[in-house]
Amino acid sequence: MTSTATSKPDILMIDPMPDDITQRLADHFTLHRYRGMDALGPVASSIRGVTTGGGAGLKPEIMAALPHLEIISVNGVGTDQIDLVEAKRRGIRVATTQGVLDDDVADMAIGLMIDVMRGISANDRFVRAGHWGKLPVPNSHALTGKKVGIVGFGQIGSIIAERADALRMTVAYYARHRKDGVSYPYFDSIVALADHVDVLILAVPGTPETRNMVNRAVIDALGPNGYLINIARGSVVDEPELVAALTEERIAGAGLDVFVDEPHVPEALLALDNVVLQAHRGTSTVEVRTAMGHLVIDNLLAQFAGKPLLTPVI
Ligand code: 8YV
Repeated sequence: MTSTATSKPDILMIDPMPDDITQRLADHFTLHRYRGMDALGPVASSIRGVTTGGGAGLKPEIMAALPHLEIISVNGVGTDQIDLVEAKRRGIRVATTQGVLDDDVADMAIGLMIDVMRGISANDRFVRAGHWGKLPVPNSHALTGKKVGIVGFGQIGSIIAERADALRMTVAYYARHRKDGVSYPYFDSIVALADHVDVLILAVPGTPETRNMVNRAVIDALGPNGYLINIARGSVVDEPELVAALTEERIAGAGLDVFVDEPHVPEALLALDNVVLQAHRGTSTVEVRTAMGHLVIDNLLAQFAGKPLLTPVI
């Protein structure tokens, strides 16, 4: 699509959005889908807004190619793939979809935990392979009474805690600081938390500070009966160390929604029954993606109407 003689602002869409959201975007804006730098060239100077996912972000070379960019409206909460310092320097606003996706991401964490501990996906493969009645099936592990350690106690972390409570698990957490009004035991060391719990759930943003936060020491502290659940960012985990620990059964299992180099998943994980893999699906429900999409659009509309953004980051 190219700009016509309308007053609709030009928007570049990096990540696809649901059809109804794309339609609403096209109702309000002149919409350009990103199809590589060459295709971007002729329209680059007309672009005033970008929509993108938290995982995709905005590559520095694309940002640099858009001289009139005013706003990046992220369809997610992660801004780790956007150069916020450069955006701020250029006066480019950044908004996310904070506040509408926390429950569903927390559900994914709990779902992965139940799946890997109870062996649901592994048993599904067993049944489909026709092994039932022919081969023995190992027993899985109970959740009730087990200890869950939540790393990062923001919105998503606190909802995971509520859900783990409902499963009659015991919750403790690690964060940079003890949270006011939170009565769960606080650990100021992630190694100490990993040592204390049966399941470690990662719910921190992907930042330089959290990069490789789950390293060999944390994995060893979690130990051969411990499970790791990651719905945060792949960068939070030293992935080769995790793959080695899972392969050598130095931890019991993992539920992983995110990876270092998506959509690449380490080959060794594909053969392991003690791992449940997802394709970064934490927010991928019709309900939440719809709410996220409308918030992305509402932030763009606010920007171009000269109004305050609904959910700004900068
Ligand atoms: C989305 C995410 O799946 O919120 C985030 O930062 O990574 C996910 O919720 C992603 O933004 C896809 O659009």
